[in-house]
Amino acid sequence: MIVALAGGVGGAKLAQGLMAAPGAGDLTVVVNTADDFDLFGLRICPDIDTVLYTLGGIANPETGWGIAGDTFATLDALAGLGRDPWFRLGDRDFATHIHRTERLREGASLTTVTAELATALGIVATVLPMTDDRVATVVETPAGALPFQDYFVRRRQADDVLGVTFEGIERARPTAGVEAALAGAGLVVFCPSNPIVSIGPILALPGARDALAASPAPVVAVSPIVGGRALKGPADRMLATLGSEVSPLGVARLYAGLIDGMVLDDQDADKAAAIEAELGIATLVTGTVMGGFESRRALATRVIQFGRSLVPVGSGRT
Ligand code: FO1
Repeated sequence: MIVALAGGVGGAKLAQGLMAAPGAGDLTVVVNTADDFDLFGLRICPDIDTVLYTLGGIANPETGWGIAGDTFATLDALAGLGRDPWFRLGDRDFATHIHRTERLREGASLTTVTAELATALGIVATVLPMTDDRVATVVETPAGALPFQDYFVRRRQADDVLGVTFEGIERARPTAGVEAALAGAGLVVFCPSNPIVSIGPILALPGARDALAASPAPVVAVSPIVGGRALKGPADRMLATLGSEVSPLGVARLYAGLIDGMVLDDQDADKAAAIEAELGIATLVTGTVMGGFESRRALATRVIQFGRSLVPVGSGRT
């Protein structure tokens, strides 16, 4: 079984490739939930939905999030009632949030509801929220502490990021499903998602690092930084203001002790030697920029081949 850790759009693209790669076997995707929030009385889980819609083949190809061809009559009507339509929820997307909110209110866990949504979309992979507990990313900026989606969507990532905290993380736990997946994995892949606010919360869950260290599987990360820039989102600026090098080496340093291999883009080939020498992490230099389905599957195939060639550090990891 392959276990992928993922945030939103970049993670979902590689997860789709992993699901379709020849010889990959079963796939479990563990998804960040620290971006989740409440809006209009509904529970919104953007990263889970991005992964579900992408694996289900219905994601909006222009944005990477939301549903292809969705309409916005409900949001427009809410705007007519004086509500600020800053977060673009489509009509079909609303159905997901209504169903999830109702099921959570009935007492179902986020894990159960996510499985129901995955089944409804005909997804063969297992999609797991990282936790069933509430965790919320708070972004420290010169304008003050901002809830994640205020920083990300409402204010368009314009503020410098001075720090990031995950509210509730110390009381949260990875689910039993996540722990079992890591324990039974044949390969673990950190998708090219933001290392600070997408993969970061998963690794910050009490017990997650230990579960990874105890996993018998090799662990491989795909760099979300290519040619000094994030492929999507603010990871490059976040790394810079938080004092990390904006390169695959900077990302590898954040993951040091957890990963056995790092996949970096051809544009960053000059960083491979330092990642190997400084951190003892094996590297694969290849094209990592994903467009459509075929490029996702091709990258996933190379990642799997590379990962399976590695001998895990296993219990030597910290
Ligand atoms: N991202 C945006 O930049 N603007 C939006 O209006 C927006 C709406 C939205 C609706 C549903 C959903 O599942 C995701 C949505 N996203 C939007 C993406 C999302 O907020 C971010 O990409 C993630 O939270 C970061 O991984």
